[in-house]
Amino acid sequence: MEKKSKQTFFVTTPIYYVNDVPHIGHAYTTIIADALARHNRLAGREVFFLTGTDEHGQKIEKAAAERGITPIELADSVVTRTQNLWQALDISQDFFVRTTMPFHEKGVQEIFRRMLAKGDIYKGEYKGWYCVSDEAFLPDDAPIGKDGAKICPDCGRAAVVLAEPTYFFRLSAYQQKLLDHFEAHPDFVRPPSRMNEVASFVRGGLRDISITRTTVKWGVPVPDDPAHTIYVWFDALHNYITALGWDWNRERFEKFWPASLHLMGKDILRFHAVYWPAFLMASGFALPDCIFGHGWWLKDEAKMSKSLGNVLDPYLIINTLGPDPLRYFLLREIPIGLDGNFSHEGFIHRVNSDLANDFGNLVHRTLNMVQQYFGGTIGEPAAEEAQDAALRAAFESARTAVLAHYEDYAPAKALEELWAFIGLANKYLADNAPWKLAKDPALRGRLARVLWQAAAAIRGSSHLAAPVMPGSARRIWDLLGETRSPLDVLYADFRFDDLDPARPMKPPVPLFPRIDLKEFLAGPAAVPPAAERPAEPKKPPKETTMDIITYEEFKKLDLRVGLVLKAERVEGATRLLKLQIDLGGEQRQIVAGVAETYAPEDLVGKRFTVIANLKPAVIRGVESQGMLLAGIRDGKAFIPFFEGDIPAGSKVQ
Ligand code: ME8
Repeated sequence: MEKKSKQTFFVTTPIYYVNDVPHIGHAYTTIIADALARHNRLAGREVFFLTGTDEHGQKIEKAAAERGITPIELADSVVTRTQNLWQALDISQDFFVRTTMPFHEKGVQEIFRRMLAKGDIYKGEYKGWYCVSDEAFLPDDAPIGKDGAKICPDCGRAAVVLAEPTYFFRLSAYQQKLLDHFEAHPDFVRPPSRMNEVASFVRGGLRDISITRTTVKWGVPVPDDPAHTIYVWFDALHNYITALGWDWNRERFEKFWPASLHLMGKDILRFHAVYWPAFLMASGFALPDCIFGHGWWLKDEAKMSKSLGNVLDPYLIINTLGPDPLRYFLLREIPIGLDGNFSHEGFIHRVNSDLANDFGNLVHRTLNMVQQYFGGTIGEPAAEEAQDAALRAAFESARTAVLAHYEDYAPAKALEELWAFIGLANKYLADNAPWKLAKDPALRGRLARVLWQAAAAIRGSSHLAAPVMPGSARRIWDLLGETRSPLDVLYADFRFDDLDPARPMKPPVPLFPRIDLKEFLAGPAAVPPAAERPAEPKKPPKETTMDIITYEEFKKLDLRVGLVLKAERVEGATRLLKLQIDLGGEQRQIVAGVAETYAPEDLVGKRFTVIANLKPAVIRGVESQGMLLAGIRDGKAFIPFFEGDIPAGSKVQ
């Protein structure tokens, strides 16, 4: 395949609409792109990973009007939330493009101007049905609904009639050229089933498409004819070249274009596999290597979508468990071409079995024994025996397979292969029973060898898991006494043996605690990340996006100064502390999601604001009788403390 010989890798996600904040479906595409970007960096390629937001068009205009704000105000607030979410999910994009950025608007106008001059764009009259929700023109054979309006075949909503002067793009001129390209590049659209769909759509005949509107004000004006704005898809698709620097960073553009991989859901494959290459051909740009239309995450068998209102908020998971279990689950659970049904039960089952049991236990047991038997430093392992060599050989062959699957955009297979090796490493420990070896001082060298071998297997596995679970891989390498990050060691520079047995290892910390479904759903975190949660846009009042409360309603909150008497960790929960609080003659227990920013001893003697009349909740099996207030950044809590000796129990207002 072409991409294998290339020393650069340019990967894109769709740019997401800003009518609402992203959900697990958007996180999915972005996580796949991130894992592939990280893999390619480790493979030694120079990577450019692009994501961003699609901010123009009727859909955004309408969503902003419903909230009583301007489109750019809506875009700004959703962009902040999107960027916060990507940060919380450890996404390593190189650039975040917004279609309202001046270089993009200018670039789109310039491309439009050139196509017009060349004759690929011409002015005419459009009359037809249009779906505002999908920002798409309906095909001729779209069904007619009860009230006589045509129904959008993709989303099932009633379409509206558009009749206006418009500029057309001469798509019909590209039908044969597209088919020739598909023929010559069978991997242009993946998976193969989608290639067939796209090819048969094109074979069915392409008509010129309208690419401007007079009724939509929120868009890029047509050059020299500002009564028209450019159709949102013509505008949006060109982000892939404007953001790369087409007319403002030529060096970067030359280095990375054409894109190696445009990733997206199958819902927008046609725009990318038909319109986009035709636009590129018209402008004389080379075509991307691969357009990959992945499957959908469904909830209760329906596509998770902002407009259906059945979306899942990724923070429910990230706040309690951090990003890696979600990243792992989404990539491991289904091959990226297929649909998958998202359930919390399925998520917890997978995370408990693969992460807590298989990988977490392997790391925990090994590090525990290194502490117990060697005080942290393995020292001098005895010579390698046949079964040690077999484990190393199994690692090398697993590694070859894992890397090939990542190269083939098949992270689920890569992880499956890697976990098969982790199973072998667990078996190796069980077969060699270090706890038995430890009983005989004469076998100390052998004991050292077995634990070193297991630690080396963990180190290698973490390196291979790093594209998908970067944070956990970093933590595991640190526990193993590695001073480098696995993300800084290229595959080509990795050696199984490069683990120095003379370097001290750290005692284990809980990496992937087991999750209990009921407790998980009861209380994901004692401190809700208010700043990060999407505003509820369901039925917003006209003048503001937030619900206004009266002073009387505010007074219902019993806010008081709490003084911490005792603080300890909640077993099995990396983010939670159990605090005993003096509320002025009354003692309360509070479970708070602050363990990432504070050690228990940091909090004893500290005073902060507590909501004293919040309904008690059970969090991770521990009762919490109130909540403390904290600022949240990147999912971490920062508590504003009271200075001085204000008495515990004092009212806060
Ligand atoms: O279509 N399962 O933006 P959008 C999997 N602005 N992926 C999902 C998903 C689900 N349930 N829901 C959404 C747009 N996605 C345009 C793109 S690009 C030039 C312009 C993901 O906010 C998936 O990648 O509607 C899908 O294609 C994309 O979000 C749609 O995002």
